[in-house]
Amino acid sequence: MNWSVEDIEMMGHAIKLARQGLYTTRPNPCVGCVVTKDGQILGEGFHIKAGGPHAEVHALAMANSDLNLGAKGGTAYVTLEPCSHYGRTPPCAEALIKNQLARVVVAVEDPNPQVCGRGIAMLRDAGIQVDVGLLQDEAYKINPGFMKRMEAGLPWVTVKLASSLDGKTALANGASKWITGPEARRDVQRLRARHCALVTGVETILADNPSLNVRHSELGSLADKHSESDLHQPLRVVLDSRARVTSDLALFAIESPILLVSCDDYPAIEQQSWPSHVKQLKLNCDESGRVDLNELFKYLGKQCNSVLIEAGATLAGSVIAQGHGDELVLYQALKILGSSGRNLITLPEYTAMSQIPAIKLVDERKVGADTRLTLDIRS
Ligand code: AOF
Ligand code: ZN
Repeated sequence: MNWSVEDIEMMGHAIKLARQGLYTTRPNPCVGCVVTKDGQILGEGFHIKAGGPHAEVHALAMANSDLNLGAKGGTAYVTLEPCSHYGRTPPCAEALIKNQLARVVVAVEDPNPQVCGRGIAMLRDAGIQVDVGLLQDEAYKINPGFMKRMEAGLPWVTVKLASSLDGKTALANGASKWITGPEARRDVQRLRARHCALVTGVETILADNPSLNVRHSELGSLADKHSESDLHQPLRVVLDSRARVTSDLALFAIESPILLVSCDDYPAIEQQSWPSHVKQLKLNCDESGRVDLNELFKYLGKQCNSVLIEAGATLAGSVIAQGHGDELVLYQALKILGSSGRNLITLPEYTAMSQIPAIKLVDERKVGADTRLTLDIRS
């Protein structure tokens, strides 16, 4: 397909709109839509919140407002195939047909089994010209978690780590406050706000006593765009195979959901003493008593597009070594902690360079005095 400059510009604009939903749409995907006629934008919109109107509905409403001429005979640019099903909202394909669009340009097909080509077929059956694949890669990348969960039933897994220049996460005695600066720590808050669940290990909980929540006051400019109630608190998942956590830890003082995961052969922690925001899950464990990560991610894939691992070297290492990690976000500080400091990631011994994990640089930028590397670690 030979796309016109106008097509590319309009879809580029729809992609920018879609990204505005990054912190609010889950578990739905981020989607943007632009409605044009004779080269003019008549309507635009994006999906803001699951349960609310889809991107197309916002864009059509604007195109049909008193100020505008109506969408009839126009072109709609949508970053994701218009839906064909009655979910929490009616099908967008139907809305586009009713509004008598002449052409619909779709960046990428919706892998949701409820849609999966049916939206495009509905539009074509109604005589609308549908062109698919414009800026497909960019549109796919807006929703890596939604795409992976729909295609594989698994969440996108981001591993977050922070280290010194010499790859250490703490001094030998465990002191680590603070290796990275305040800007990087605010950036981590934004990272948390984008993920459906945070996974950590009991060792981290016992050593650092973190709250693991999103703190609106620490979100910087993001807090101006979204009120506290617009943002989701991630599900806090603690891998605690031998049930060692106690209810006096800081984590429990915040009333957002917590999932305590222990081994199925280990007695449950006295259930009555937990408040209602705490749930327990039993999973298989391996010979060394570690929770089976395959089972964990399959479980989380039922509800989550994306999971952030904020853990110590052992859990982060297991996630990477077992091939569950998709992305590594590494904050690197201009500090040297020395050779007795704690290591970044525990990995098995490699004996050939061909065995080491494959890593591709996605993004590199300064965050305050620190550097943030975003790395593709999919094997
Ligand atoms: C679209 N445009 O803006 C979005 C779509 O529960 P519902 O009714 O909101 O449906 C959610 C599903 O709809 C979601 O899983 C995905 O397949 C599709 N999302 N589709 O045409 C949109 N957000
Ligand atoms: Zn829809």
